[in-house]
Amino acid sequence: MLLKDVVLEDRMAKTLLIDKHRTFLSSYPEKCEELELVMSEHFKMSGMYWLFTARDVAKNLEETERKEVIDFVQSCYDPVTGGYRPALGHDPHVLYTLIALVVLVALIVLVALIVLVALIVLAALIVLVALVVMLVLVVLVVLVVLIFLVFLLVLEAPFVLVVPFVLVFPFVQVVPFVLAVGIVLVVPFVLAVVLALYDELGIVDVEGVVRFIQSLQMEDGSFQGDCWGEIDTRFTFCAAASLALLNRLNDIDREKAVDYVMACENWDGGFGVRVGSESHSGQIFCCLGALSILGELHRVKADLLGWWLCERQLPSGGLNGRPEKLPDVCYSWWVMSSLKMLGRLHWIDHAKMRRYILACQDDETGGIADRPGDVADPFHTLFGLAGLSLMAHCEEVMAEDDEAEVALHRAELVEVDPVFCMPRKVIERMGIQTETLF
Ligand code: GRG
Ligand code: ZN
Repeated sequence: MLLKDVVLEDRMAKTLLIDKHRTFLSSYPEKCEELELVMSEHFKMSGMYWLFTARDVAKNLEETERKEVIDFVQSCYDPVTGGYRPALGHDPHVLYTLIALVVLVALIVLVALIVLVALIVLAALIVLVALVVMLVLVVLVVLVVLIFLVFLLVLEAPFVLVVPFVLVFPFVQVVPFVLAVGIVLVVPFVLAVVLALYDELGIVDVEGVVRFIQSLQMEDGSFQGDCWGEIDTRFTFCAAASLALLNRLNDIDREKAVDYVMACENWDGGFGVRVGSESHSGQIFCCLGALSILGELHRVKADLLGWWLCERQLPSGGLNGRPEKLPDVCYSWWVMSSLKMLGRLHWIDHAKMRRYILACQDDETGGIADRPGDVADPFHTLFGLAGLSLMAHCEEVMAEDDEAEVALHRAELVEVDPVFCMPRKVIERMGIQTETLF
C-alpha cells in the first residue's frame, strides 16, 4: 500500500530555532498589519489564543500588551447569554468561551505571579531593615549601659544618670519612626495591588458563563457549540475545560456528559465528532481531555487506542490525524497529548517526531508550518512547540541519542499540561485535577 508522506531533506533545520520563533510570535500582529493581512475579525480571538499560548510555552509572554488583550477579550463577552463571541456581531460560542478563559487565566496568573514575587521581596526587605534597626538598638543599649556603669562605679559621677536617657531616647524613637513610615508606604501599596488583582480576577462573570454552558447541554449529555444546535465532542471538551477553569464542573450533568462521550467510542478505540463518526485524532484529544477532566479516563481502551495513535506516525516521523492522510505538525499535539493522557507517550519514536517538527521550522522568518516548506503560522507554531515540550518533559524516554538537543528543549520550553495546552504550573496553581493513565 502506498503511504502518503513527505520526504525530509538534509538541508532542513535540525535544531530548535527558539529565538527566531520568539521574534516570529511577538512581531506577528504587526507583520499582519504591514502586509494588510489583518487576521479576519472571526479569527482574532483564536489568533490571540495561539499567539499568547505559544509565547507562554516559549517562555516569552510579557506583561506589555496585557491590558489591551484583556479589554479585547472582555469586549467579546455577551452578558445576555453569558458566552464569549469570536468577535463583535457574531454569536457567542463555547469554543470562544474556552479560548477567552484560557487567555484571561494565562494573563491574570502571570500578573499574580509578578505581584507575589514583588510582595515577597518587599516583605523580606522590611524584615531585613527591622532586624538591622533592632541589632543597632541592642548594641547601643549595651554600650549605654556599659558607659553608665563605668561612670557610676568607676568614676562615681552622679551626673551620668542623665546620659543613658539622652543617648537612648533618639534611638528608641527610630523603631516607631520606621514602623510608621513602613505602614504609611506599604499598606496603601499592598491594598492597591490586592484591589487591582481582585478587580482583574473578578472580570469574569462566572455565573453568566456557567449559565451559558449549562444551556448548551442536551438531554443525551452532548453539547451544542452555540444556539444553532451543532453537536460535536469538541464542544464537550470546551464545556468541561471552561468549567474546570472556573471550578464549577458540578454545574453540568457530568454523568450524562461522560455517557455521551463513551457512546462515541469506536471499535478501534478512537472517538469521532458524534456517535458513529469515524475516529479522528483531534476528536480523540477532545474526548480524552473531557474524560480526564471529568475523572473517567479509565473507561477508555487505553492499549487499543494507544496503538491506533502510534500508527499515526509515518516514515518521515510526522503524524497524521487519521489513516491515509498526510502528516501535519498540529497532530504532534492532538496525538501526543492523547498518548500522554493515556501514559503511552513513549510508544512513538521521539527522535523521528522531533526531526519532523524541526524540519517544519522556517529558518528565515521563524515559526513552524504544517509540513516542511509550507508557510509558518501561529497555530502550527503553538502545537509544534507544545509537542516538542511534551517530549522534552517525558520521563519515560530517558536515554536519547540527541540528549543535548532534548535538554535544550527542556530548558527553553515550559512543561505543558496535556489536557489544557497551558503551562502545567498554571493548572497546578489553580488546583485543577485531571486523570492520567499509566
Ligand atoms: C487546545 C485548549 C485547546 C482547545 C481546543 C476545538 C478544540 C479544543 C480542539 C479541536 C481538535 C480538532 C478537531 C483538531 C483537528 C484540527 C484539524 C487539523 C482538522 C482538519 O481535519 P481534516 O480532516 O484534515 O480536514 P486531515 O488532517 O484529516 O486531512
Ligand atoms: Zn494542521
